[in-house]
Amino acid sequence: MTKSAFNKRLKELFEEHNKLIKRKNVRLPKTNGVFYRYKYPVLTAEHTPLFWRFDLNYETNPYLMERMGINAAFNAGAMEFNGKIVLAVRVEGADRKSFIAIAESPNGIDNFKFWDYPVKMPETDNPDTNVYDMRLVKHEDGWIYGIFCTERKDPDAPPTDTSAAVAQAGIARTKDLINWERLPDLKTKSPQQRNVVLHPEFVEGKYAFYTRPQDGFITTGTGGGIGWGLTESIENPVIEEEKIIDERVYHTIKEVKNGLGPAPIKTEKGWLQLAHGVRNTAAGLRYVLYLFLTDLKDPSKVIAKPGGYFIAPKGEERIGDVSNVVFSNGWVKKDNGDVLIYYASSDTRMHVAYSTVDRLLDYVMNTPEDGLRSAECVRQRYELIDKNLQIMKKLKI
Ligand code: M1P
Repeated sequence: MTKSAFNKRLKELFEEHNKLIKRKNVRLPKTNGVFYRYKYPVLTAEHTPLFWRFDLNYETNPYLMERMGINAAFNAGAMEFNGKIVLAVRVEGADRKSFIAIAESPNGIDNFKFWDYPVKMPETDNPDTNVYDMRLVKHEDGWIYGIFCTERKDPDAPPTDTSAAVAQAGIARTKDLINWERLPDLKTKSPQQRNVVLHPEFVEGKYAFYTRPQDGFITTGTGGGIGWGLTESIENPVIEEEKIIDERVYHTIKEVKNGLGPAPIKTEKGWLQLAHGVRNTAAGLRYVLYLFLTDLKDPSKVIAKPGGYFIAPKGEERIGDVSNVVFSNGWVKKDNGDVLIYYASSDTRMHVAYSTVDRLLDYVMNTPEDGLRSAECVRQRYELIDKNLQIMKKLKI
C-alpha cells in the first residue's frame, strides 16, 4: 500500500468508527409493559478503539492490518460515575483472553466510548489466566468494588487435560476506576465460584456476598443455586457458612444453574434482584434473565419470585459465540426511578433495556410464581382468562 493510500484508509477507518460510536440509539416502541428494548447494541467489538487493534504506523504496518483483534465486548458491570454511566466491560481479544475496560456514555443509551487504556488489574500471588464478568458495587464503606471471575488452569488436572479450570471470585477496589487495589480472592468451601456479588451494605456489621457454589467449572454438581455468606473482613475475605437462598428447580428456567447478576437495587419494598437462569435444550444451554425480591432487613430472604423469565434472547441476540444466551451483571437505578438494564447477548455484544423501579416492583410482586406443573400453570391462566373475559364483556371488546 502506498503511503497516501494508507493515510486515506486510516482516515476512513476513523470516520467509520466515529460514526458507529456516535450513532443515536432508539427505544423500540414494542413492549410487554415490563421493559423496553433498544434498536442497537450499546457496545460491540467494533466499538473498541482502533488504536487497541491496529498498528497505525505506516513504517511498521504498511498494509494497515488489525494486529491485535478484539473478538467481543460483553458482560459489563455498570454504575453512575461523575455524572456519566460507566460500564466495566468484558473485552475478549482474538486470543480468547478477557480483560476489563471502562466505557462511558453521557446518557447510558448511546455514545459509549472506551477510556484510552483497559484496566490494569493487579494480580495475586497466583496469577489469573482469565478475568471477566465484573460486578461494580458502590459499597457503604466508601469504596467501589469490582468483583469478578478469576479463572486458572486446574492444578490437579492430568497434564493431557488442557481445559480443566478453576473459577474463583477475584476482588479489587478503587476510587477512580483507574487505580485498583487487588485483595485476596474470596475463600469459601466450594471448589468453584462464579457470579459472586458483593451486597452494597453491611449485614450484621459484616460484608455480605451472594455466591454460586459449583463442583465443576461448568457443571453445578452439588451446587444448589445462588448462595449467601458473610465475612468479617474484606482484606481477608472468608465465608465459613454458605447457605442457598435461590435454588435450582426441576423443569424451570433455572433447572441446570443460576447466578446473581448485578448487586441488587434497594427499593422501599425490598432488594430487587436480577439473575440468570440456565436450562438445557437439544440445541445446548439456554440462558435467560429473571427477577426476584428479597427482604430489606434480611437480603438473603426471598419475598417475591415471579415465575418464568424477565428477558430471553430474541432475534439477533440469539446468535453469537455462545448462542441463545442473555447475561447481565450491570444495571443502574437513576434518581428519577428509571432503571437501565445492561445485558449481553450470546457472549458477543452489549445491549441496554429500559424500565422503572415501579414497573419492576409491580412485575415481581404481581406475577404468579412458577406453578411447577402444567396443571397448576393452566389453573393460573384460567384465573387470568376468567377475569379478562368479564372485563372484555363489559368493554364490549
Ligand atoms: O456462556 C454463558 C455464560 O457462562 C458463564 O455463566 P455460568 O457460570 O452461570 O454458566 C459465564 O462464563 C459467563 O461469562 C457466560 O456469559
